[in-house]
Amino acid sequence: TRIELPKYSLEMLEKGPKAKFTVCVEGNIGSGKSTLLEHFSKFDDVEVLQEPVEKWRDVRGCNLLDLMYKDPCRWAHTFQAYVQMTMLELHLQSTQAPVKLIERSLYSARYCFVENLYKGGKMSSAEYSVYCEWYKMITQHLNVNIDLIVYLKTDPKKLYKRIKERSRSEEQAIPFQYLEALHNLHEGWLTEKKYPLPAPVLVLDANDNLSTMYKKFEEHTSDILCQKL
Ligand code: TTP
Repeated sequence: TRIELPKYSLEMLEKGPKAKFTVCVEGNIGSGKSTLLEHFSKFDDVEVLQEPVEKWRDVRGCNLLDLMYKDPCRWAHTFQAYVQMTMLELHLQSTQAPVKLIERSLYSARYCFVENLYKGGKMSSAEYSVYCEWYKMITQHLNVNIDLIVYLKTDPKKLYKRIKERSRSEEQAIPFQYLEALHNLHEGWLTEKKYPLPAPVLVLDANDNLSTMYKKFEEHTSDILCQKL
């Protein structure tokens, strides 16, 4: 089997896709990023790019997400290398609508997930260094511009419950401490500014039930879409 790669022009690689108002939705596992994306996909002027989780679950028949959860010491680096590639595809993807809404970014993979795996001893120094060098090369030379980050801030206890309820098979063994560590890293990056922030951050409390969350999305429509509609 051959993997068909999208065709990028040199210009697109250097300058990025056609200028758009690019919004990334961030937040811990189960915080409701897909719900926000689905809500905004109803606007004609918004193009939504969902996170490629399905690709991570099936790389030429391999479920990398599952391998990573079952044996992180062996697979975390391979998995995160693939996440980085697929996230870069989203950043570089040209869209037609004035607003491009992306689930996650290269940045949360780097400053939350990879940092957590390295600090937790699941990635060796050598693997971490290779990953970081790739990250540096990409972010220095390619246009991965973001205009706004929407952070769905959620209590990890709530997330633990939601993850059990949605029962994505690979995630069933995630311990509470893993979610707590990821929560602290999201906070460190997005509210305490411990790592470089590529754009301003709009924080939304995402602990509420679905109907309240939909109301919040409505209230913040102009903030999120920068009154482009
Ligand atoms: P999320 O990106 O958090 O997506 P989600 O489906 O949980 O989002 P939501 O419920 O808010 O709509 O994570 C998807 C899975 O991939 C999850 O098991 C965590 C894992 N993951 C990593 O292990 N490393 C990464 O760098 C990323 C981005 C995700």
